[in-house]
Amino acid sequence: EKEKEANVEETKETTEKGFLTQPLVSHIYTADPSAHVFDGRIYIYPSHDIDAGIPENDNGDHFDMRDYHILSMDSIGGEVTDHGVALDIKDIPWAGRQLWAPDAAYKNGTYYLYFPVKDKDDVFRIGVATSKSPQGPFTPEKEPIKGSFSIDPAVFTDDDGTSYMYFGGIWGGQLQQWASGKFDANGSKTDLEDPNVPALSCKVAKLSDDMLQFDGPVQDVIISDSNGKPLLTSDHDRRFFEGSWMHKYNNKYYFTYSTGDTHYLDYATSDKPTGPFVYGGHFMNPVQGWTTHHSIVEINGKWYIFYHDTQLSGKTHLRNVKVTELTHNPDGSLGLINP
Ligand code: FUB
Repeated sequence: EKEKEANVEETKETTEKGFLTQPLVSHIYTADPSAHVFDGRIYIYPSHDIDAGIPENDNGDHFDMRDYHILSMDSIGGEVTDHGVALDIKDIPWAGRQLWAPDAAYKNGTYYLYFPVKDKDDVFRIGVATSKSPQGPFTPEKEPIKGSFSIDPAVFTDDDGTSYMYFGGIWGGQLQQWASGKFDANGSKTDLEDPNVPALSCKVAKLSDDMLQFDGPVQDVIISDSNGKPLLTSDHDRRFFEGSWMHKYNNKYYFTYSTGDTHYLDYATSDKPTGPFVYGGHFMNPVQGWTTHHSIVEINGKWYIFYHDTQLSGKTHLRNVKVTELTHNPDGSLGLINP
């Protein structure tokens, strides 16, 4: 009996290990995976990459996605289900183009899908759609979230039930065009264009009780070095670019993000969900492809990172999502992953 149990354990372990770092699906291209455990099942909310035939540029016009498919599995290594189209751009009344990296949340019997898309004036806003089921279909609100801008929403719910949205991305994500508080259509295409000033920060806002709006001001997610000096615009290896995520481990808040043009995933920690944060280091080296985007989730007492690369296509805008293990070291640092 014991031998049989050990064999089952070993098979489970082997299946899981073989599954790690391999594309989760290959029948469609998927990217920017936001993973959550809802009702004991793992749900992944990715972008759905397509080849729209648009030439590659620094503005990210070649990422011209038009719908979302939600993936799920009962365990790491389990069979992955594609639940079909969960939200289509043509059903979002205010949307223009480019459905980028989404996230999801659950509260009081409703699932919320948060998504960035350019409005009809080509300005990125963040919208929300609701469903009674984690796999959708989702019904979008008629307008974007008031006061929202830029890309890559990540929603974190703290132990006290308060939810926060982290969002923003520079370059094609337009964050730098909001530096004055108002959108500047003719503004910088990259960053603040002054190497010696503090880098642009990711943004965070508390969500309202009904999860549909911001409740309170949009704040900066400040990241400083261990001497308390904010990271500078010139610090491309460490400063925030896009693709933020938040997780809590041992009562510490881990803000994680992509450094964009230098292709690292980095982390910074704080005692508060809104910071200020102290820079920690890289925790994932560059993947194949230009973009790097992730989420972190605890599943049955183990921590995992969902991410993407371009293994299947070799093309930067046709990505595939993957999962691997994440290590929290005893000193609170994150183990470095070599994808
Ligand atoms: O998928 C489009 C964009 O690429 C995302 O919004 C960014 O985070 C990057 O992964």
